[in-house]
Amino acid sequence: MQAWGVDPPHRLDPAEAWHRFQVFDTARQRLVDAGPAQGTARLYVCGITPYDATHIGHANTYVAFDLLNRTWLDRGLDVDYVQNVTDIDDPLLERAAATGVDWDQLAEQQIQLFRVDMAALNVLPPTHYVGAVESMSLVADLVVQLQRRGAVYAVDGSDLADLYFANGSDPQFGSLSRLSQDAAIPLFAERGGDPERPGKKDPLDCVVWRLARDGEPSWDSPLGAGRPGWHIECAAIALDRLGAGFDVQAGGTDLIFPHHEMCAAEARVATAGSEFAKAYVHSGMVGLDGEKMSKSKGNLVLISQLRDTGVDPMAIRLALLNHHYREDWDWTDEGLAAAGGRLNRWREAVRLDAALNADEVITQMRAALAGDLDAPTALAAVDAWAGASTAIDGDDADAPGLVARACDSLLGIRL
Ligand code: 5CA
Ligand code: ZN
Repeated sequence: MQAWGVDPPHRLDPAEAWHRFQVFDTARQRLVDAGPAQGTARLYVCGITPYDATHIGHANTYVAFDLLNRTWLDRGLDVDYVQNVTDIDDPLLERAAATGVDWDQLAEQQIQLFRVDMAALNVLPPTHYVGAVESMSLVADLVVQLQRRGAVYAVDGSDLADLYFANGSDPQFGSLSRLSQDAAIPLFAERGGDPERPGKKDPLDCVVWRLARDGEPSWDSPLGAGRPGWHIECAAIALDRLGAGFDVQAGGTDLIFPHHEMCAAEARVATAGSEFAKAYVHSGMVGLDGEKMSKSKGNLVLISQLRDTGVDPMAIRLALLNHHYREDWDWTDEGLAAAGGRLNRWREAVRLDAALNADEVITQMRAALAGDLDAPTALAAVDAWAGASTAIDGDDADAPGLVARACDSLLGIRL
């Protein structure tokens, strides 16, 4: 499907020496090199389930991985970036039924709002933006492949033999989240799984093809009419568009288990043991008043609402970047106000006729991002340059423009 439009970043002059670019890999629990040294980096970021508007938590996740994308681009790499849209799944059907809207119209409205929000936040679009609905045959093909490897079985409900993936067919199942069965079962239930369903081989096995029910949308396939389970959707889209062994699989920490664990397991079995992604990178959860912000809880601060009240999207972006992407934190009005103040100070500095030389601040921003996308340190470097430039009579006439370009290119902050 169509993504959204954002001007590509201005390329800065390459650095004389690059810092090693590392990110934290959830699977290995340590910093690892991010992407290749040259050529094309391959990124998959899990996209929205479009049943409600983009909130600050989603925005934080997409801005976090936008920094990853921008850092690769700055280093001269091409980036093959895939993002999905879960445009058919239970939460979408439930919300559509509750509000009396057609599920596909609800999805289209919310996807469109997401596009506008992402463009306002200066998030670079993925190179492939792919919906589940347009990927039905890919998903069915992947389920067939898994069937051939003996990794799929039918669970007979009343009269519906839904197809399940057998986790036991992947020797590495559990290696990403490293949860005990006791810890995994309630999380699985909370995040769309059905550990209690009778007839499953393992409570954590997940549905890969759900047969058609009355009143639910379904798609014809060699598996029977039905619709995909959630995890197989991302496994199928990522394998098709990027191939196994792509560089980074990304999303919020709430996707580590079951979603990314299951995607990786399904993909490993389908590809005879090839690793799905080289690294799994997760952003922290943003909350409100001590609780995770979530569509299901309804405690949301929406990007579109903030925009409607005249908040500058660049202030929202700066408020997000003030937290390291792996931090869990609470959104506050004070944080937004502080970001607005910072934006004004930066704007004032880049409008000076002359300022302090830009080399050092750009080097510091690049070094901060290369060290696990440390945006707060990059922001502090710009603060120091802006503060000193406004206080002292700098004599470098190129510096204001260069720093403005670096803020746009590296941080996605348009001044
Ligand atoms: N469609 C699936 C992924 S395939 C999905 O999880 N959709 S979502 O709309 O629920 O979430 C979209 C992204 O936002 C995910 O990466 C999720 O981890 C992230 N996210 C959701 N809530 C928060 C939050 N409160 N803070 C930070 N990130 C969040
Ligand atoms: Zn996903």
